[in-house]
Amino acid sequence: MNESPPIALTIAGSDPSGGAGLQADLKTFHTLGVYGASVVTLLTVQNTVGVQAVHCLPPELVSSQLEAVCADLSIQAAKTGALGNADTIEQVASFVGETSFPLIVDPVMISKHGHAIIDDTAVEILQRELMPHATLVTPNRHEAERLTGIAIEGPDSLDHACRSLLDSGAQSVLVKARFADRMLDCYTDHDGSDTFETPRQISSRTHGSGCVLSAAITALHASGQSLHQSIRLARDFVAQRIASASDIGKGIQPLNLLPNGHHVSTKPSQKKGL
Ligand code: PXL
Repeated sequence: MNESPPIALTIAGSDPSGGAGLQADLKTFHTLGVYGASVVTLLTVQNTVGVQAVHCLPPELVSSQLEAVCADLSIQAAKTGALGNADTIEQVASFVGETSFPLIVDPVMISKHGHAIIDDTAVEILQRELMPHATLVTPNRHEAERLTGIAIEGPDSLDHACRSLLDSGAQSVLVKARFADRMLDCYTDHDGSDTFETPRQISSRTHGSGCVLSAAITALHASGQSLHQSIRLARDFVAQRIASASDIGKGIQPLNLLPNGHHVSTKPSQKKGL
């Protein structure tokens, strides 16, 4: 019998265009050699051009999916993405509070197009109920500002925001920020902090990049890498997959999430001399 792959779970919303949300998470898990399970929290109506609607599933339906999946599969790591309303977040928080797998919380609040995916009460509940169960929280600059009330204007305020997020009970925090042409991600845990710096990539092919980063961290951690090494490798993965993305959709285009980074051509190969 074949050895079983690691299993990762995403608890997230659906992006029918396939570039963000649970679709991006599952593709990322698959590409990184991890079996993916997904609990759906909400449906968006969207494509690469924009989000037209967000419909939350009934919270009980989210809980029963969680119970079914976790009663059966041995989850090595999980992540949350868009969770929708306060009731769903409460249900997810009380469920994960009883589990022991590492949990990466991506506090998704708005889409790349600026569409709100979560309301103010839900943000409060996320911070109060879910963050204390997080092994790692991965807000971008905007999300970190909203969670902390700190204006992040440079490396010092970034560091300050990271520390303030740790006070919400998460074991560690990765705030993703960009200042001028530098991507500066600040990692903080109770032992100290570290910055990951890379030059900014100018690309419009970034739809779902936050989802892919947190999914890649989850997959790599599920595969046995340390959290720190998972973050390092996941950042490289995202950079490579933005750089190799192709022309899909008319708006903010998705990353390249194909296994091995390429598709298998079905065009007949050209024979020399014909
Ligand atoms: O990229 C954040 C995100 C996560 N999950 C869903 C989304 C989006 C952004 O649009 O739609 C379902």
